[in-house]
Amino acid sequence: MAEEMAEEATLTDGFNLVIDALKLNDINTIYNVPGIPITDLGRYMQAAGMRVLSFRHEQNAGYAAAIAGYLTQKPGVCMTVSAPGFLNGLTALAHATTNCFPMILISGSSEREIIDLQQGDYEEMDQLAIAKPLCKAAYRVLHAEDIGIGIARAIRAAVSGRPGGVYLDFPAKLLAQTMDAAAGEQSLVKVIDAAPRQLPAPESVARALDVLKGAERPLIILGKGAAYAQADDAIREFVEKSGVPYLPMSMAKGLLPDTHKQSAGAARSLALKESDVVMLIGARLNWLLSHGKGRTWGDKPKKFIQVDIEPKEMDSNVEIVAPVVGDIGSCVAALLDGMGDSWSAPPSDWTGAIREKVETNVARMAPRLQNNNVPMDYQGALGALRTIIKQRPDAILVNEGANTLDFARSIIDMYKPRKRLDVGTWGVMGVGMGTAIAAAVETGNQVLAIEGDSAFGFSGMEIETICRYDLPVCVVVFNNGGIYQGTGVNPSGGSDVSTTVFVKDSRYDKMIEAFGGVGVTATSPDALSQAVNAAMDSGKPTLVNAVIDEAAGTESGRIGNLNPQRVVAQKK
Ligand code: OXT
Ligand code: ADP
Ligand code: MG
Repeated sequence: MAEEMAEEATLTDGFNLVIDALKLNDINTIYNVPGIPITDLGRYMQAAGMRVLSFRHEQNAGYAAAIAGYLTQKPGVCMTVSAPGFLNGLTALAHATTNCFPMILISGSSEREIIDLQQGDYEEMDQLAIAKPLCKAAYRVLHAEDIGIGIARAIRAAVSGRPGGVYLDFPAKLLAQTMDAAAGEQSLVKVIDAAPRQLPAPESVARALDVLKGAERPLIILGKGAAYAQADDAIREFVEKSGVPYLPMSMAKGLLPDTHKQSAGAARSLALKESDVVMLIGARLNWLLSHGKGRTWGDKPKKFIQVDIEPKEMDSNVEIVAPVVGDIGSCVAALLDGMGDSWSAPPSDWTGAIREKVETNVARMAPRLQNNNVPMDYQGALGALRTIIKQRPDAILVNEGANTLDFARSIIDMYKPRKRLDVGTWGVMGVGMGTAIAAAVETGNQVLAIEGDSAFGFSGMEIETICRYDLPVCVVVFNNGGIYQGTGVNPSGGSDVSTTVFVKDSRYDKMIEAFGGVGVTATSPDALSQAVNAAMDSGKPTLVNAVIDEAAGTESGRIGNLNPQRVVAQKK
């Protein structure tokens, strides 16, 4: 017996090595859904002092891990069971990769030998092969002594260069494998300088400043890469020193306060159409910026400068005359350096025109935000929430929907970086609850999630998760009774309702009461304001069912133009 005990003491196993490797690299939070073969791993992680949050669906655990990576610059970790759990997590892994958020999806898997002979293992699936095309890197670990290097590789792959999603495949047998404890200790790797600074070439900086200096109507566009970089002071200093108007993309709002005198957010069309030099900082010229061409950009010739860590991003859509390749912190520092002390601001007729358009658009919108209409329209409801965010600039705003998203983006000013978390590059519905949970867990800040009723439906069961961990999350469901609107009618006259409407007068607030949270229905902006302030003062999990006029929205919000326009009459 004694020798067995002694023998035992010199052994470690896969369970321990995974935990030791993650903790050694300062990864202490796991977003998961338990099940074979990872249930015990989650328990052991919790016993080892890690925070292990269990969700109701792996997709939401994955969205939580993805935004955790964006907020912390460390990979958020999602852990799932094999096959169906892995597949549920895969959407979030692909979303993280598309949005350049560092995330690791760890999934248990069935045994190689059986998979490769397709002999029908429990939840049999060649997960590694399926994951590879959808993420930045994918690895499988078969031996306990490789766990340390496998986790190290996953961490480095997730955060170095352009951040993204990494898949890590752990066959069930790996976790129970034993090995000599001392050798196990030796096999662990603490990743050194996982996201090394990438300094821009001096000539690229000089070239960019030359182009910017020569501009009559320059524009800076800040993207979520600039927010992710956490180079907030340098970015603000660069924008202000340049005197150039800037346009924040949705998740870059708050890098400088939206009320900043150089913000062109409320003059977007004018800024894009009339600018002659455009400097992209951590923003891609993808569909969100009409690929840098066409009607959105007007017909004046333009020169593009691009600051990005990914060299292949240059010339992706239009010619980049001044590519600056490097990490944004290093690039902006070098740009500031290169500007010296004699930088002259752009012509005042340009900055004045932008400013004037901003003031006109803001003044035009202002009265619509003060209404107290019942039923509420988007402007009245969001006008109330706009005031709350202004009073609580440290609160984190999570936002999804179509009208609920698009109106909130232009109505709610943000004042601090990384406080607006939304659907991102793909426009994904369902990110809301996972994002809200991770935002609360990673920052400890109060979270306000403004959700379209359809968007909320994708992940609404996580309301129980929010109550279970007693998180400071206030969810406001914009209940307009449907997708885009609640007025759809079945054209066939049949008994089914239209494809885009929901149960009339539904009471989402009753859902959270089932789990001990606070549920409120608000029918006016004043009532909404009162309910949300009470929730944010209490820090208690709250769901406000905000009754919105079912006719208030438009099809697909501001991107209705992306719908195929039918030219042939419907066949009778
Ligand atoms: O300059 P001009 O004059 O042009 O004016 C601009 C600004 O200058 C001005 N502005 C301002 N004026 C005054 N004051 C201020 N402060 C101000 N700020 C700005 O306003 C205008 C517009 O400015 P904006 O918004 O910045 O500019 P614009 O032109 O809109 O920018 C273009 C874009 C493309 C960059 C922007 O529109 C954008 O970022 N759009 C994102 C669109 C998006 O991603 N939408 C989500 C997806 S839609 C669809 O896919 C949905 N689905 C399908 C589905 C999805 N997505 N996922 C999955 C897994 N399954 C299915 C579904 C199911 S949405 C959806 C649910 C919808 O129903 P809900 O119930 O959830 O929501 P409701 O719609 O509320 O019912
Ligand atoms: P947005 O949707 O806000 O316009 P995108 O997701 O399109 O932003 O673009 C983000 C860009 O930022 C990506 O091209 C990515 O390579 C880049 N990026 C992310 N992190 C950094 C960083 N630390 N330094 C430089 N570029 C970065
Ligand atoms: Mg809706």
